[in-house]
Amino acid sequence: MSEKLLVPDIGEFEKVEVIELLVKVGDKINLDDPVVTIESDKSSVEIPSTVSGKIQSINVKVGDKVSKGDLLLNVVSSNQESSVKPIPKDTESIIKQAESALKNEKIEKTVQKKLIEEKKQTIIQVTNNNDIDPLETQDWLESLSAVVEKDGNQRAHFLIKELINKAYREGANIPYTQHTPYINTIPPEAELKSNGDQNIERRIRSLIRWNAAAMVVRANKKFPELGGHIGTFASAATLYDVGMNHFWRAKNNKFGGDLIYFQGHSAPGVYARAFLEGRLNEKQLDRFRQEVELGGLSSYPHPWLMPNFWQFPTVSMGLGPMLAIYQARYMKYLINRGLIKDEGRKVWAFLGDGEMDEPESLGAIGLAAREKLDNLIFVVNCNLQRLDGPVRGNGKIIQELEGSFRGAGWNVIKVIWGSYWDSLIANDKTGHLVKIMNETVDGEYQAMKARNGSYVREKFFGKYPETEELVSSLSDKDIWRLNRGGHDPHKVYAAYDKASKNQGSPTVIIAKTIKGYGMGKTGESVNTTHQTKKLDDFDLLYYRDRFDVPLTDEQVKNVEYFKPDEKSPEIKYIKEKRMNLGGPLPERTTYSKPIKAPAKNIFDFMKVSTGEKEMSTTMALVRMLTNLLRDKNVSPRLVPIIPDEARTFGMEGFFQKIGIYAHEGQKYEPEDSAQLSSYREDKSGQVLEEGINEAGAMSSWIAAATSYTNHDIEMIPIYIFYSMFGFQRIGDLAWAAGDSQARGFLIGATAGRTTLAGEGLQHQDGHSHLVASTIPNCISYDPTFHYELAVIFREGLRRMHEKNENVFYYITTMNENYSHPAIPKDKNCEKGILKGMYKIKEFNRYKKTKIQLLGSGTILREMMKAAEILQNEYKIDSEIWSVTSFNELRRDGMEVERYNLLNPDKEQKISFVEQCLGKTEGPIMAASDYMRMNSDQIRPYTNKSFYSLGTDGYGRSDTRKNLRKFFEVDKEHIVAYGLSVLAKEQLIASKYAKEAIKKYNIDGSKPMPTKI
Ligand SMILES: Cc1ncc(C[n+]2csc(CCOP(=O)(O)OP(=O)(O)O)c2C)c(N)n1
Ligand SMILES: [Mg+2]
Repeated sequence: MSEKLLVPDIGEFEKVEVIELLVKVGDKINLDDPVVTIESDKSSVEIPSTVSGKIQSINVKVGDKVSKGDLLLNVVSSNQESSVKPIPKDTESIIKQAESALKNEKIEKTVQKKLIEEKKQTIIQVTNNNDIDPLETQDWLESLSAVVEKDGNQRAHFLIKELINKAYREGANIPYTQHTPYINTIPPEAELKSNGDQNIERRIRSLIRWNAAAMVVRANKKFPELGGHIGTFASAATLYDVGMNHFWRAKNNKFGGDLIYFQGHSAPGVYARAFLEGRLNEKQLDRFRQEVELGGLSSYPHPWLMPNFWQFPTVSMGLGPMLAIYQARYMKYLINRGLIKDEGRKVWAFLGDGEMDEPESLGAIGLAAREKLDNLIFVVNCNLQRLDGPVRGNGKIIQELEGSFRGAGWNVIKVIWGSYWDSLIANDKTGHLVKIMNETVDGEYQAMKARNGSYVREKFFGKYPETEELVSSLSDKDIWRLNRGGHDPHKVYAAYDKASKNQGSPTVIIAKTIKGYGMGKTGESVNTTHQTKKLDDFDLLYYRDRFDVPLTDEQVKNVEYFKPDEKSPEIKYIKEKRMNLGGPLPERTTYSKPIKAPAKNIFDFMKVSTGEKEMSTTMALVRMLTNLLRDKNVSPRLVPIIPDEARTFGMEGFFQKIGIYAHEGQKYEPEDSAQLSSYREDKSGQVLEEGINEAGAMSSWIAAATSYTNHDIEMIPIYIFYSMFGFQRIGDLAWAAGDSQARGFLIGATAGRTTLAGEGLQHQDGHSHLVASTIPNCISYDPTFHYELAVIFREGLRRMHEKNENVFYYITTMNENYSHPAIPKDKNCEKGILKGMYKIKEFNRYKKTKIQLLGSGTILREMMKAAEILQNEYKIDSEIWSVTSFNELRRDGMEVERYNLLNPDKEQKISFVEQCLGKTEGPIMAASDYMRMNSDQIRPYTNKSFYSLGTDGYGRSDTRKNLRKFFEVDKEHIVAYGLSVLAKEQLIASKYAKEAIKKYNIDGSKPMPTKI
């Protein structure tokens, strides 16, 4: 039976051009196979077949314009039934859900009716602290205890919830609280006990503490300028040790490994453990913060500097939490797309309580809950202090964080009190102890730990007679020993165990600790702890005694490291524990296989002229990506990332074609379901549609761009954004990406100060290339024509994903439509495109006066038009150079210059700029749609006179024409400035320039655009 394949609903578009036939008569096609590509002036989309069978005839050809309902093909259907389109699965499940909802509604209606009938006129009074009937309260509490005892916590929780719901329906104003009392979430009887040897673990921990502090002190004794931190790790040692000994599984050939984001300032502790494990030696510890010579230890976690050790750069506060969330999300993405196995791997992130003030730290916690990231565990080390003083002197950071995380939907585990408190809390029959705990603010908690036991007795327990009585049998020493949860390995173990087993939501462990724990009077809990990097003999001796480090006084004074014998129980234990967990941590390894770059001919369509057809480079890019999705090696590895701008960039065709990743699939039938580019969410979707969230999108990009090491699978992330909201907005993340050795593409679309016309000052980017140039391993290009883009992109694929170079690409694309010429025949053209410049055109008719014109991005086209005017109206010859990257040219120039200066006796090298321009005639004039500084970058690498034009100043909304005139980069200004340059160089008379200035109505008295 013959079937007709018609143009489906393509939204608001009509008469859309067919640009590609993907099938021919006689081909066998399957349902959903793409058959034709159509392209509007905004985007190109493939039309999939709605039938399977053999193509009988094709009714359209390339260049035809089609609209909805037009006949594309006739297909002899291979399956009669296929013509009856089955109800899509999603639709079917929606119908089922709707049906069951209807049933439930019926039941609910009857229940509600009953409730109304049963409603009694009881008034529920919320009494807060003023208990009007303590006996009744007692009754309720006893009933609750009985339920907990008989049926467990879950049942009690259910009943309480029901009570609250009931009260709410009866009209009670339920005060909403996100906080639980200031005690541990896990009661002592529910704590799972560690099977570790606590004595030996304590000894190991003490040695790690000592060596970490010694490392910082020794470095600063030698060079006081080096700095470092002791207090941060001192407060976090137990949190790390329990994880290292019992929970964190390393990557090996059987398991992908847990991913740990260590808090940046705790690096000394991580090195100190690696020392005991035999991964680092004393010499290396002595090179802490002295990295210039190979083999030093970086101040903080920096994969760039220690590429076999650190995995995640975290020290710029706030980036760690965000990156960890998106890492966990990306891990689920890879699993749901079937690219890695689900092995129950976890992402752990260690954060400071002060760090939680960064907007980035809390900014993405909603996403973590929404996406049910039960592979994610945050540990917030609440030592109550940041750099200058208390985090929340007048409040309680733990309670505040509990509220934020619980409100966002996280599983919250508070680890506030250590085991010594257990019996006190159990004996707190009147509730006064918990009352004081709730009432005491962090400033007081901090001050108490800076003092002593008698102070705590007076200021804390002394608040109520009941609590004073509670500790009456304890000595001041006993009171001083009452420990905080984060320093108690039992409490920490129980919390980690619970967090690891939690399902359906991310977990945050909020652990209370003491900053500078064990550092004594000069360091423990005092406001200056953070920056303490020197300990005097007295403090060192105290520290040794506090943690029973087996060193003599003499050794302490020499600040010697201590490592027990290889055969000692401690060393055996520490190694065995890591062996059981798969190997050492942190460790950065890479076993991913390269991706073969697609054959050159996949880009051939971009090397021919587009003829009359005009398109933007953004559209050329999307076309190219559509093509790449047909390459079987590359296609599954592409990770398109878009922050709510797919339609801006003409990428909506991707929604249907590869789907938008959504961990729950699509629970609704989209409004536009009948359309070709319908909004399709899918559990195995490929596009990461991040919403209006550049920082999140960049975090996703980093996760995908480092997939080769963290998941051993090479991926090709392509993050497309408004160029103004790129480096300027998320510069610190881009820097972290470089440190992480990210590989992938960043596409700054709608680029150029005058090319994005109407959007105005905050949108028009004239500097992103300069920011990009600050990142050493970021390679950036500003191409003008589609073949340049193709050459650059393929080389990026080859270098990053086939040859595994640790670089990433920043490419700007524009939204101005114009026709694109064929790639020049010159065999050096491709090399030039990649090196940064090549000659695109030459006017050589008069052979008298010449100028070299260098242009990039859309301004190259203004240059080309100006050159024509100069030739036709002023008899000036010119050579026009397309500069694809001033940044790359500068890098080459710098390197060559450096070599030449350092090797004065050797044959001098010639920079690429000089190779291109050295033997040319006439002065150079360069222009781009960026600040002059962009093109000025190459000024030192040529001996010729050099002038530049650019878009310095604030952008503003207007037409492209007016903007280019305003910034003086339009063809008229280029002509006038060109003539002026030639006059200045005494190659022509100045009257020509003067005339041109007049002719083009250029106001010489107009202020610089930077001043307007
Ligand atoms: C973005 C950023 N701003 C400032 C700093 C400087 N800084 C380093 S540590 C620190 C205080 C950290 O306090 P907290 O997060 O509580 O960590 P703690 O050392 O107490 O565990 C500050 C301000 C930084 N590293 N990153
Ligand atoms: Mg802190």
